[in-house]
Amino acid sequence: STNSNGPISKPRRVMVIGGDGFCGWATSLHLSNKNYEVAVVDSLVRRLFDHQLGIDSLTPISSIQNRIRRWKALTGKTMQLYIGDICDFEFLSEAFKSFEPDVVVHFGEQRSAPYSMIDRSRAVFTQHNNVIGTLNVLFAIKEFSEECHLVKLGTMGEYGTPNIDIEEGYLTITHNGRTDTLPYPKQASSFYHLSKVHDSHNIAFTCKAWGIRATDLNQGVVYGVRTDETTLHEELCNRFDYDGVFGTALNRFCVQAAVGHPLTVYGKGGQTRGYLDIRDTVQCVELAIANPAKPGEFRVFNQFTEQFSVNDLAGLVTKAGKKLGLEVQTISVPNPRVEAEEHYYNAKHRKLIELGLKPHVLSDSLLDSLLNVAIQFKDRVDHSQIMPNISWKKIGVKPRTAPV
Ligand code: NAD
Ligand code: USQ
Repeated sequence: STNSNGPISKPRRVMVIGGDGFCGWATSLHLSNKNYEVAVVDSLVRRLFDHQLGIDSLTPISSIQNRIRRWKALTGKTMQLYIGDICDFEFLSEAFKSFEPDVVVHFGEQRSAPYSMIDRSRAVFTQHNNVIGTLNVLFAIKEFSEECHLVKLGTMGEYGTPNIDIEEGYLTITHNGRTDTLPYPKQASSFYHLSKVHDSHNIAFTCKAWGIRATDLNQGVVYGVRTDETTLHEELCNRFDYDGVFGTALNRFCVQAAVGHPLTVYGKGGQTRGYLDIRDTVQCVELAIANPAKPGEFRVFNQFTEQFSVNDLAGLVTKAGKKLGLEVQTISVPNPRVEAEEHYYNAKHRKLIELGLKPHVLSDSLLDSLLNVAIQFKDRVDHSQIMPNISWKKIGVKPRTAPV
């Protein structure tokens, strides 16, 4: 059937794997608000890592059940919930058969580089969880919903820091007089970042072999915490990681500034990465869903809006802190990672803009509001969790428990 606007389509069904996490929860709410039928799939393993390491979100977060109940009470919109591990194929199959997704957005991985470098067992867990989980998703799509579009979260860290411009997934090269367009070389620098490289290869292969349609979103470092939907009620509040394992650069610096801890620049601070606001994460995922890849296509988007070095970020937070009356110091911490501290970096990020992304660039007002969130919850900050204590060089087979 059709109406004047063309075919009448039912609301599209989106399965959000990792929907209880930082990016996944914000995205689930955003898509539900935009009238997609959303199912959250999550093993809650991230909440377990927090307990095991003795860390916690800066912001208090409700259980996933209470989050979903509150969302329904506020908006009348329902979300399905499937609690389980996607490495368990029986569980994943049941979730697929019962929900029948048109789109799978896959955020459900162990996403911390330092976590993957704690010890052998965490390195193995990370690659097993991420690589096997993604393989299972690929098999589930092939078996139960061949038309389903996979939107997979990758990372800009797959590319490393080459001394040439970074393209979006592919590079055209001429070698001995012949020309081809090939996957862009990958030089990841943690067992976590490598798991994403392995995923990309598995996805590219199944697109070719089985005709799967997939979009790999090579996302940069995400900052911020609030989105339009999470601010509607305190029970919808998103997590905010600031600790040395799961905290990421800009969010960590804001918490450090709020509690009077010097900003922890690792090494020389010239490490440059792509960054984006969490409000743009949800926008980018929605754009990828609304403009699906074609059957057999393995599409790669670089998902970030601006590049900064760690020193740039420290400078911006120092300035923003001063305006709020905070005395912000910076220290150089011996770099616990193995990475280039001074390097060329120029990464393309046109494709999402071409699809209509309107970036929220890092502004004084965003930094103000992030610092204010940090100040609001500063009594919840555990100062002993701020300094990094996981070394890329000291990783070994001996199991490491959290320092007490
Ligand atoms: P997060 O840890 O907050 O959320 C990940 C969620 O996935 C958690 O709720 C966890 O319980 C769930 N999960 C993990 N393994 C699972 C499994 N086997 N089965 C079911 N659920 C599982 O992480 P995030 O910051 O929201 O990141 C989400 C995705 O985005 C990750 O793939 C990450 O690599 C990618 N990413 C994040 C950032 C960032 O700065 N946060 C940047 C680039 C890419
Ligand atoms: N850094 C500091 N001081 C800090 C924290 C980090 O100097 O206190 C430096 C790191 O050494 C690194 C850079 O800042 O050079 C970024 O580190 P990060 O911890 O903010 O981000 P990263 O480990 O790269 O991982 C995060 C997410 C991951 C995602 C990745 C995107 O945890 O899931 O894949 O960002 S990207 O960096 O583009 O690969």
